[in-house]
Amino acid sequence: ESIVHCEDYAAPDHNVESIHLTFDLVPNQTTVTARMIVIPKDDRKSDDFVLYRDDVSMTYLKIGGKDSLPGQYAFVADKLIIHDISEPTEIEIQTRINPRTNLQLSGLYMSRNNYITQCEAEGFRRIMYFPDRPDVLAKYRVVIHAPKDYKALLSNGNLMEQGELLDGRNYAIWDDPFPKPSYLFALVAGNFVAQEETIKLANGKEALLQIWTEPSNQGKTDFAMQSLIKAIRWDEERFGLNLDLDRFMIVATDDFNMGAMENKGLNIFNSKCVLADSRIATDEDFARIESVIAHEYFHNWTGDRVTCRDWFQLSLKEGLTVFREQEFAADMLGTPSARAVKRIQDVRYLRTNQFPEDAGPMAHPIRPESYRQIDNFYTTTVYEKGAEVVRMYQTLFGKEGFRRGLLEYINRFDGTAATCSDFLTAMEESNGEDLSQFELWYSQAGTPRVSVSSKWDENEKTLTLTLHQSNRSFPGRAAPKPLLIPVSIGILGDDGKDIELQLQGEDNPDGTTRTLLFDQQEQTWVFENINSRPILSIGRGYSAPVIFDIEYTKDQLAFLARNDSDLFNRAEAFDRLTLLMIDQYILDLQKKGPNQGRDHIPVSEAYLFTFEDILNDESLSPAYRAELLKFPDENYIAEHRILIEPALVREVSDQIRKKIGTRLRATLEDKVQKMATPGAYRPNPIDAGKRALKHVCLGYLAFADNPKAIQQIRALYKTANNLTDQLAALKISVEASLPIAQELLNMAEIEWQREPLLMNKWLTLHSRLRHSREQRTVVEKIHALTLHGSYQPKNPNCIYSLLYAFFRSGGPEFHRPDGMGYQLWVNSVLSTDQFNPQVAARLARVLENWRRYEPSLSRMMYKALRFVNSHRELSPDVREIIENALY
Ligand code: HT7
Ligand code: ZN
Repeated sequence: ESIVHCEDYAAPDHNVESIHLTFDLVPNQTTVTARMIVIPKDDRKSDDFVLYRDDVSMTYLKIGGKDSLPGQYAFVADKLIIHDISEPTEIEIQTRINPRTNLQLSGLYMSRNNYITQCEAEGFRRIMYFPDRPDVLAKYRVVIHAPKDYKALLSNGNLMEQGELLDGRNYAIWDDPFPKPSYLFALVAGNFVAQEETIKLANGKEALLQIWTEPSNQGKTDFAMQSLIKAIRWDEERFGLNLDLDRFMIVATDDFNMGAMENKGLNIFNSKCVLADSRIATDEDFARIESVIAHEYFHNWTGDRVTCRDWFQLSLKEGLTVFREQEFAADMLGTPSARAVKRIQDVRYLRTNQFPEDAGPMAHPIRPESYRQIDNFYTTTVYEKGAEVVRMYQTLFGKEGFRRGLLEYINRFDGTAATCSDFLTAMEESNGEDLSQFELWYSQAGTPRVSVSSKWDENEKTLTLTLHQSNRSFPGRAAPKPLLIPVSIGILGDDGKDIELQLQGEDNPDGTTRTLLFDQQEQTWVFENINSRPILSIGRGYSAPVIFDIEYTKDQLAFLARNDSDLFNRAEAFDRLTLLMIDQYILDLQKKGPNQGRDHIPVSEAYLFTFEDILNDESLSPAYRAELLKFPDENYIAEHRILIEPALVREVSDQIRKKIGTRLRATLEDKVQKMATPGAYRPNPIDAGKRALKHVCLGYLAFADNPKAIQQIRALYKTANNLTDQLAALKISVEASLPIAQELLNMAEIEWQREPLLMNKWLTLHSRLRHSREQRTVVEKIHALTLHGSYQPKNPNCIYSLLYAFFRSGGPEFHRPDGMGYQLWVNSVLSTDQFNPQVAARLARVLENWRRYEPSLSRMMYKALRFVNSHRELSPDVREIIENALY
């Protein structure tokens, strides 16, 4: 199996003008017939027409209307090569496939008795022999033949005809007017029902919107429909981009490897990213659904109308679309405080998930240079760091400049397959700037570190700011070059107010937040008229995906946490303060022996004061306070330490939470009471924020074994009119090992048993269980749950909810000193790899950062990786991950 290199890209020698597909749907033996018009290119290198295949068999091949002869074609590895195509030629191929046994969920597969396709990245070749590469765009016409009881027969584009065949089966004919790459092809057939709405678009046209679900999920699509309409309106208003089809469909399925897929006009979604009501979705789920619906819809322009030349350009559509989705979500939230909460969450996600990737063996630039299995490159680097890179264009050029650049890019490349450089060029040319240095963001991996030092000259009233950047170097590669990093800064005076910023050489001050263009290894700026001792607020709004190394005293951090006018940086200061406090606590703990009053270490008073002040600060929204004050995730704490010691992180987290809960009891109780949300459940940001703050406070109180809080948590579960409160009660009880935990888990199991989405949440709750002497170990419990009636062993959502969630929890229950957690990981990776390599590879990635763990654990992780690697039958997906991790 081979490595694909970006630099080896060669344009195809043939285009496919059109393809007519006919599907005869039979579970174990579906027949697919394709008639394509193949056009050789004038500048072609060869007359060989190259088609890819994977797990399909061919029943016939016709070339130019005639049965093919043996010498006319050849099978070479995973390709079919048809020779001598030197003029426009009709090629007809028939394949046989087996959707029933397709458990990889790539290509055409069955979800219960329904047919679903997933073609990104290379699934179409599992349906039909085809130049299955994103730079071959064709027009599709699709005929579906299916049994009579299959009500919904769907494909891309416009419905031309539907009815009954002479043999009693149903048929439908679809025509997609837009040329598209094969990865955007989709077909859905089965027993689905639709919620539909007709809307008028900004350009005056009407469009039919449909959301299809299995009948049992009818009534759970209102929120998704509203989200879709909001997304359509937002793209019209912000970018003037209209829906270009008469009909836009979304289908929900329980069997899906990822979140959703942007197939042209027929988006297919994992049910968990569409279905919602107060009973089955939490506030977080509602927000996520709105974002994912918008994300897939936005792909219609950034991904579908303009697609990627090759898979190395994946971030061209994904980074850009994540950025669009983030901007949409922020605009829907409206208030500065709510927008800041969203930004804080996104940056936390980046730090917890992308930073470790960039620091580990899978580190790659947002535009990777080589891969073995493209499915392994749907990463947080391509998506989230990619979105940060796109955000920097907007930081550099402003919203208007960004819009101009995006529209220029779409104008230039509409209906074609483009590259990241094309995007950059459209941006720089429409803004009259040279971005050649900026392009390094696409080719250099690793999180840049920016060290910050500053000096205030009291006599001259100047502040000299020096930034130094260092970028990760990789063995065997050229030394990294300095990047162009936009650094937004503010300076606070000793009154806590922003100082007007005036750089040396400027006549007048210009604003209180300035974006510095930092494009050398080291650079210095001098600010004038700084009359009182200043404090720097660096990287406001998180202006670049870097680590700012800056030495603040605890007092300075507390000051910034109370005063910074930039709400993102205000949270950042409190975050730094919390991590400093945790580090100090760990040092104190490490000085103690195993039985030496390990829980008698105090949490600093200054920290508690700052915490309490923020908690009481009514000028800040509850959502914002909740986001600041919730105790950091164990993985987030681990990520900022040099050596990862899961048991130590757990001990410290539990103790600190307990101490906060004890010392601030009265204030926390007061907030629990004040944050009530009486009346009907509404998933709006204000109510959701109140719930979040109430849950944060209850969490600290629960860790302090506060009996009143335990009562309240039990009541919260029992009397809740929404899942957010119920699930919070469960999470807190399980994490704090409250005596009511098992009782609540049992109640939930009974109440939720008919709803797969809820049972998946129930499974996930078990990954938060703590060691306890009386109970079975958590590893055994998780293993036992793989035999639970609600656990479907082949279903990705179940695997992610139980196994992946447990492995990713980062706690000592998985990272056990006897290695039993890793044993479960080995078995899970190997058994999943037998039927779904994509999902197995995601499980496999959990141990890739083994080198960062304390030696006793890291040795066992290494052994587990070696053991998996010793298996001869590994899929290329898992092999790539394991070999990367080991070597
Ligand atoms: N573009 C979609 C990616 C996707 C995918 C990739 C590989 C295997 C299965 C998949 N399902 C969806 C999702 C998106 O980013 O919008
Ligand atoms: Zn996407």
